[in-house]
Amino acid sequence: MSMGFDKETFKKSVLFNMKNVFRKTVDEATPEQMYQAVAYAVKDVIIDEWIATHKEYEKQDVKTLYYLSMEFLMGRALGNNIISIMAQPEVKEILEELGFDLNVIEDQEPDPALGNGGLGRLAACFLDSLATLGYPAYGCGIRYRYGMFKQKIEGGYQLEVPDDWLKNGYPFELRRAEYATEVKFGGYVNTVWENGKERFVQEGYQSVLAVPYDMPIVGYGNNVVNTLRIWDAQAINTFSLDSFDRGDYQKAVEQENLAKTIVEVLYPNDNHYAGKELRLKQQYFFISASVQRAVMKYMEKHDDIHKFYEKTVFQLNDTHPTVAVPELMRILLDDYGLSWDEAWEITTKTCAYTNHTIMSEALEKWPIELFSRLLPRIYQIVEEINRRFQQKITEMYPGNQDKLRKMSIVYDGQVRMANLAILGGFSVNGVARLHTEILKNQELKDFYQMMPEKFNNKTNGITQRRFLLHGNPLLAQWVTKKIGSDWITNLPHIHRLAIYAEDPRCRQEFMDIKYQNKVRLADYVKEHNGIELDPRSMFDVQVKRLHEYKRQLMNILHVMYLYNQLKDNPNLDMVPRTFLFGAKAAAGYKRAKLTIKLINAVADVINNDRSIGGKIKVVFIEDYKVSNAEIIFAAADVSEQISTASKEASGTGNMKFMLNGALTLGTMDGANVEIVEEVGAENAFIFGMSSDEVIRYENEGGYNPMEIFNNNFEIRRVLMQLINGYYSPQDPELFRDIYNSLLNTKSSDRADTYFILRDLPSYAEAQRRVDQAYRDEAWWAKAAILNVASSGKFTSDRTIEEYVKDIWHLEKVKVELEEEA
Ligand code: H53
Repeated sequence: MSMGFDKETFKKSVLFNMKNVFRKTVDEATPEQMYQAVAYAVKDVIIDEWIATHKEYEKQDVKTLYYLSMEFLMGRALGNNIISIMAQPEVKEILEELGFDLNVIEDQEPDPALGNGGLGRLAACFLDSLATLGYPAYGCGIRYRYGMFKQKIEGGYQLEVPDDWLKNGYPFELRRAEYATEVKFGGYVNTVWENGKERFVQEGYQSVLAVPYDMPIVGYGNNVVNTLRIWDAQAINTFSLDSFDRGDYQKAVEQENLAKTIVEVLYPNDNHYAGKELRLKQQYFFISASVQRAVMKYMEKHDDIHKFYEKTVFQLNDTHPTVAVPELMRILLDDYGLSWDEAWEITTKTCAYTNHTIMSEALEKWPIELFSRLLPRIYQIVEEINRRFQQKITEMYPGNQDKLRKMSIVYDGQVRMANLAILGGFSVNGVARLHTEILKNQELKDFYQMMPEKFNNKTNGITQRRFLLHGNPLLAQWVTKKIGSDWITNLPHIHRLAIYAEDPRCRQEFMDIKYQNKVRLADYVKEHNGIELDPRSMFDVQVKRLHEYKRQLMNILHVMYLYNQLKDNPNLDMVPRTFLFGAKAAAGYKRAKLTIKLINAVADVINNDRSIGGKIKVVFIEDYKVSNAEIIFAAADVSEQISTASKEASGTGNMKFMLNGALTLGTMDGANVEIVEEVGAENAFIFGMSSDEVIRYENEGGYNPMEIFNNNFEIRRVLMQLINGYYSPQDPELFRDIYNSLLNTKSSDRADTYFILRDLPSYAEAQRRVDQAYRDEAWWAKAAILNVASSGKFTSDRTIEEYVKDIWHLEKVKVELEEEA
């Protein structure tokens, strides 16, 4: 139990909150009110640790990491915080004494969904590990008024519903008005001469006030509490008649509107750049505020700005925060009067960049017109960075236009953020070994040749505290009973489980737990989606963002194929299987949304066909999000990780499934490669083209899906069912676009961009191996336990230690709480 936790005090605190906030006694309280009262009581405990942590940081004058990210997909805080202050049994007891169930209370919390998918969730796992390992860090982001939309399925289609997560107030956040910071947009740059020196000032701009809200990030059982600082926008002068009188009416209205719109909503695109002006405003807004604050905080304690990088590191989570590079330059040049070379040295020693994708549609390239209009001074600085860099390229590769074309930062009317991020920092990392190799040898080859010392790999990880300890209590307790609780902060120790994989009784215990978790998921799906699941069937799960490269389409085409087999032969000997899908599609991504409709259309037909004796069932789980993800991972038998090789930079869901004892059915892509390396190919189901083969086809051509269509009857039959109304009798043309995407070469894109038809036969073959393997329960249990036992590498604690050692160079801090008098 945490030093600061006392059961009686806590109970009093809950009762006090109930009275003070709601004017109620507990027996009158709704679960939602109880949630609030408990959350405030937990925050009370955390606050002391939070204060103590920051005192210690100040005292030791620590180096601090700023993890700059447009997204933090935190998931619910209450359950996790209770676990982190090590008070779960006590809080559970208190609630029972008061007539409440902790699970029900936790369910009242909205998921703070300030992120889309993998990238945002990774940021959240990193914050958890940083605090647990005792490293000084801030997460810096945006307090979106509306987070990731809630998904409803109606008539098989996705509907987006706004996520009003702040509706009832958020108990864990703390408004820090004292750190409000001005951020300027637009206008023009004026040159003034001061003491014989040229100085640049932005004039005629609009500004907004950035106001930070802090959320505590509680380390596990170590009294360390770090901060997630998310910025809200406010109008700088509240709109008043005063300004009307001064003739600034128009500007006052504009500033008011700017503030309102800027943090309004999270763009729901994952791995896709849409080029929206408001998005660039969001980027500069939170970066300018965060960087200004970081500099101010440093200068409060130090007098030499030249050593800024000794105490500060900025990690850029993808290219989204790249304006941090010119923003830091601006502050150093314009506010501190440093020379270009001095400013550049400090900046490039402070910034480091993580690349999360090679998908070309994700690359951010802002039109010069827009960029320079919105950020005139920043654009000047970018131009100068580019001018100097082009000079360097020309010196190194005289006359080589190709190098200039590929590496320039400003080129062809665009500002290329990835190039700026690579040049503006001291480190460039990929997120899995294969991904980093592809960056070095393909995507970023020219940069790697010029500056090889910057490139390094940091294979992603996940926090076992949320995805096993909190999400799967039955398995967590079982693991602890077998090997002790060390794994909670030292996941590699989970390898000690391996010996139990040989023990028939342990296998049985493991399978019983899996079964109970399947019942729990079945209950969830029944309650939320009204669909019955059979927990005795095999649960085959694909949950992740909907994207063509992730190939949910291949999965459902295979289900359609299986169904045809069953219709041909109702006595087909197969293990009953439930195919579960969960995925949000970006609101404007038509084909992705049509794929959701297809999955639901197939589900409709198959689930209502009595003739197949319930051998397959297809379920689309509505509104996939962090809180139900925890339940889903715990219940999975098979983990579908079937992206086109080379396209999934890492994947992190794959790791969460493994930790919960699901077997991977996947391609040799992203971190799957390393997962298979840890658990052994014999305990996974691998299929499909290698990334080398994919890249060769992409470079040299020669792939013709029509050939496959013509030669493979089963594939042809499935594809014809997309356009003959088999799954959409009312509208036979409904899925024409999907059919065309696989076969039609008329468009400028190659047909079947993601090699679905090419991999489908080998996927079907791997699925047959899964079916065979599942029949041998002893084998399956053993392989599942070995997956859990081999998951040690994939803790985000390991990832963070690697970042610290190779990039951030932070010192661990210990926080002792003073005993209260
Ligand atoms: O980042 C994850 C990776 C995953 C990758 C994902 C990602 C986004 O979620 C959004 C944008 C982007 O560039 C990359 O797709 O493979 O695991 C965390 O690194």
